Amino acid sequence: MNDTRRALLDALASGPVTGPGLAERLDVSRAAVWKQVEALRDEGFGIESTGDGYVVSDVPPYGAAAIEYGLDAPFSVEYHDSIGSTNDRARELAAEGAEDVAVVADEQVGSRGRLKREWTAPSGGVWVSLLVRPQRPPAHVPVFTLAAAVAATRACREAGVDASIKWPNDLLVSGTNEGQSTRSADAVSASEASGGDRGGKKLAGILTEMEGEADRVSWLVAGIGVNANVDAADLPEGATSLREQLGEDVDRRLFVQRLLEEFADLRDNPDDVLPAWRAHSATLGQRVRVETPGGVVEGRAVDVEFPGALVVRTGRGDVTVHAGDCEHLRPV
Ligand code: BT5
Repeated sequence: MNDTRRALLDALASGPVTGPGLAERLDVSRAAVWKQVEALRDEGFGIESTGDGYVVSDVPPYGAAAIEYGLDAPFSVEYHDSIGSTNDRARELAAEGAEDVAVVADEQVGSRGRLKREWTAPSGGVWVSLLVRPQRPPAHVPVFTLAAAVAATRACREAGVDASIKWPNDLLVSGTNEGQSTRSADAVSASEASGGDRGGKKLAGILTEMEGEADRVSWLVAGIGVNANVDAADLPEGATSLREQLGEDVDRRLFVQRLLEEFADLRDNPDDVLPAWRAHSATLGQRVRVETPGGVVEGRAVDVEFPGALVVRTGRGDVTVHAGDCEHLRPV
């Protein structure tokens, strides 16, 4: 989306503005303003000309301009009805030199989880990839994954769903599958393998990808997938959706706006990330089993440390885990 259109959307969002006022504010001709207003009308915006100037009477439910209208975060939005993977598209944009772009899709047909796992992304979900260029060393990247998890959790909670974070990057809704603790170990691990967990059902996941030099991140893509207005029957076993939890659909436009605003805020205040993550964590205090590249670590999760490592208290002392798949175990 071009800068004029974003400036126009911002101006319209803050009240009636006249054509000449807009032209002056955006430093373009009145004809250019009119053309952009017509383009927004074509995209489904209701824009009325009143005595006080242009007034927005209707905003389309979803899409690039709809998300940018009233958005209090410095992201431009690229929207697709259907795409392979928003992360792949964000990587392409990174190669073209873009930054602060949110690639949003209604449906993904080739989306990815971590370690080349598949991610199911039917129409109705919130599938977003944020392309940013933090002035940070590559070693700090995990804190942005945690920031994305916190931002997504806050957006879910604001929508009325009590999500919490399983280290490092899953959002769970607890209490929805308590029966699991009485099932056989095989059944439990089958469900965990398909995305569920003893502590709850999986509502969202995050895939962070980056490219960097020795001392600085070149680009980072935080891919966030939230099962929003999706039927649980269309998701893998062990998954849940905002629709299933609420019994009704969420306003995805407002949801994505909150997500972007929270992420932008945390990115600017990285010291806030770990305290917020701890406060929203489902993992801390739990018995966990973490499969790491170096072997299995089992014990009680006691803390998360910068930039995103989990501290597990084991029989042999505290072990700091930097990466891996974490399972919540039954309490002994
Ligand atoms: C993740 O991987 O949880 C990261 C998912 C990231 C998806 C986003 S959507 C926007 C962006 N574009 C992309 O292409 N990807 C990102 P992981 O921790 O590896 O979990 C993957 C596992 O979760 C799968 O093996 C399934 O068991 C399960 N799963 C797949 N789709 C799911 C869904 N929609 N909801 C819950 N669980 C799912």
